[in-house]
Amino acid sequence: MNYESIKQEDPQILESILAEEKRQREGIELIPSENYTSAAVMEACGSILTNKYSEGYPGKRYYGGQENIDVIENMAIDRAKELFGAEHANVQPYSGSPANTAIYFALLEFGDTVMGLKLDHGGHITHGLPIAFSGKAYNFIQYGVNKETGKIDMEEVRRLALEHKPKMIVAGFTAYPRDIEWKKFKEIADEVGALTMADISHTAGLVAGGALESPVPYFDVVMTTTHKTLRGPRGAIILCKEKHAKAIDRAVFPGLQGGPHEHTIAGKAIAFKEALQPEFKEYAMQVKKNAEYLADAMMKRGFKLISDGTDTHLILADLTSKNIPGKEAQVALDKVGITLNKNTIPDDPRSPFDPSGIRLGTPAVTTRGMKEPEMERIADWIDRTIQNHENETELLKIKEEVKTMCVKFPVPGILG
Ligand code: DSN
Repeated sequence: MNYESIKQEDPQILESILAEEKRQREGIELIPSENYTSAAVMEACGSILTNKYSEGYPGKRYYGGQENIDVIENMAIDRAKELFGAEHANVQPYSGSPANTAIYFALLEFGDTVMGLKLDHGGHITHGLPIAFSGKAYNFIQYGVNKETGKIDMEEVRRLALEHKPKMIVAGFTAYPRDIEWKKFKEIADEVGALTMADISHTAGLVAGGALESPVPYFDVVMTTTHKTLRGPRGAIILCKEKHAKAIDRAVFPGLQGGPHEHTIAGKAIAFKEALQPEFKEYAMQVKKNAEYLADAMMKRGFKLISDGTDTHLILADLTSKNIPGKEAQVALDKVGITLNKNTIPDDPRSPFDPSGIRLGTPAVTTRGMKEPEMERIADWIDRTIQNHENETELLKIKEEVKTMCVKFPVPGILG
């Protein structure tokens, strides 16, 4: 990126941007919800489109001067529909949490019974966490994973659905390594007359690239953020059946949001075009292959993985047997330039601020072009870092090795 204007106007901010560029270029990004968006997406997000207000929808706005904005938003809508085979798309949600809230606002009454995955079993705060808006505004019944398999217990989902007769069943995750059985969820929902809502924020890129099955044909509503495996700008979209289109659109605007961020919507449109290209399929397949390889390489080094592997881009490791809590592991890995996040494991005896596990994934490293040989090296560095987490000399040595490899794999938008 060219930062000439920031250089002139605000060198203090530029200093931190450049330091962050260096961190992103010289380190390994394993946070499974992060990725590198393209230079084209970043140009759109940094464009003059940020100057424009456009409350309403294409053709029905509350401000003048919409002739270009409508073209952009319509392109984003059409491409989102084509990419996911959806009947209707709303591209205005600012991010995942407001998008999920808009869906509930559109299709539920306050106090309605809803089912969602427990946070410490891999769900999201918007899937019914008792202290969050979702958990306070609706009567969420939480399902979880099976203790032995680490996989969502579909028998429990069915039992709870029959017992509580929810108005909606939410499926999707932020920290669950396995694919979701969309058809089974749909069958259970049909049995009790519930609406189905899928949150595919983590896996949308894999769904779009054909590496995972899509819930779009079966589910009433599907929400995804656009910046994770989908590799677009920070934001979200809602896809739904035509029969819910009006309710969803009214819930997003004017129900919850004011003016849409059209610079981000242009970025979303570009990302959808990129995801429609054949190369994106290769990327999606490789994300999954890399995650499978990395999971195996970690298990060979004695790591205990929740569900003993992954079907997706995401790996959840229980570090109890490695005698290091997740937080300490995250700090040590930060020191060598490997970024991931501490994470609770199902029924974690420790607190969310200092949990037993770590969560990692392969979207960002795959975008940089890393493949199986690099996954082997990454598994080795993670293992060595954890074994030597109090040995500063060894950590510095690993940091140099990480940097030497990383600079060979360019980050989109960062000049080497
Ligand atoms: N913060 C996202 C994640 O890291 O999974 C979910 O909202």
